[in-house]
Amino acid sequence: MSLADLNKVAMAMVAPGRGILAADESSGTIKKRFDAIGVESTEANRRDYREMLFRAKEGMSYISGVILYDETIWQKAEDGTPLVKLIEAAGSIPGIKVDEGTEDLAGARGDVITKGLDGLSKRLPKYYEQGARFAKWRAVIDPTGGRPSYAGLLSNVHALARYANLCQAANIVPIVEPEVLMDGDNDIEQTYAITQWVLKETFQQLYYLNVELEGIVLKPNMIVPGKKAAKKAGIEEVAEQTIRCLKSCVPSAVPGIAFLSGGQSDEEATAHLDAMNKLGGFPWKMTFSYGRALQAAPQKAWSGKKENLHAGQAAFTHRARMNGLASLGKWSPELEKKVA
Ligand code: 5MM
Repeated sequence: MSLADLNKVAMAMVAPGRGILAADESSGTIKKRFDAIGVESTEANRRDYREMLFRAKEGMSYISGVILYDETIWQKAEDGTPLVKLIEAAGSIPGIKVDEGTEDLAGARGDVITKGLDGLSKRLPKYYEQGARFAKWRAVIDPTGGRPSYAGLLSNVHALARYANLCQAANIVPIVEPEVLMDGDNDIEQTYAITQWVLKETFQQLYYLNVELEGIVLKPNMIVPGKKAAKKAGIEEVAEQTIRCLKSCVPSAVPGIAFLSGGQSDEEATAHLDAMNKLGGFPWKMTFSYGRALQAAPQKAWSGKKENLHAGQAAFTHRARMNGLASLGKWSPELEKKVA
């Protein structure tokens, strides 16, 4: 596959009116989500839940790609159809999370490092064969308590660049996700400063590792104050600061930016994306790659019961539609009341 082909996939991932469903919860995270709705995290329940989403025809029309966890990419629906085929039939692109979570970074007090580079070049062709056309790797940066250290930051973005290079060599578009966490007491200025530092170092490392920017999608956090911050920020302020920060760091060769939701409420995540697209004036497509902000509502509506399948799909369709509109700057709070 040439760079033009990688670029074609990246452009499709950020196509206007569509965005990415992050359904790549690892076993520990999906158990937490299922515990919250009183559902046992068995392989069959995980399959049933994800099958419900991928079969939501209208909802999937707003989804350009789905990030899968290793278990899911090999799983079959109840009728024997591979789940990957359901995604493709919905006109969406299958993707795969290839990082293996985080561990404490020795020597960098309090920072963590993302694992998964060992053996990655051998895993990628297998995922490609299984249908994956993009991948995801998440670096986790805590912006509180004097963190990150330079060693912590550099180790993480260096690993991101090595991952991205391996993906492109395997004809897979890398989603580059350097996440500055939003659950601490950091104010919006602190989020801005740390995110700017992280992004500048990320693009420096992508350059050193010869990653072609036309063949990546960036998945950053928005510039919001942490959940425990004393001072909150309005929708407009978040939109303006996020655009300002990204403009100062992200080259225009990058086709698109697909944000993570990071624990924002469903409506906040939608409103922020919409406000940015209403403001415009940036060179990339801006869309969503939400996990929680797309799935909290369908998980609750479904609650593990077969009879709630349609309610679960309707809740998913509604959030996907709202975010699809936000990716065009065409959302409004009034539309939230009109559930499909
Ligand atoms: C769906 O959550 C993803 C998986 O996290 P774990 O490896 O901890 O299970 C996560 O990487 C996700 O893709 C991004 O962080 C965006 O998700 P949110 O919920 O922040 O939009």
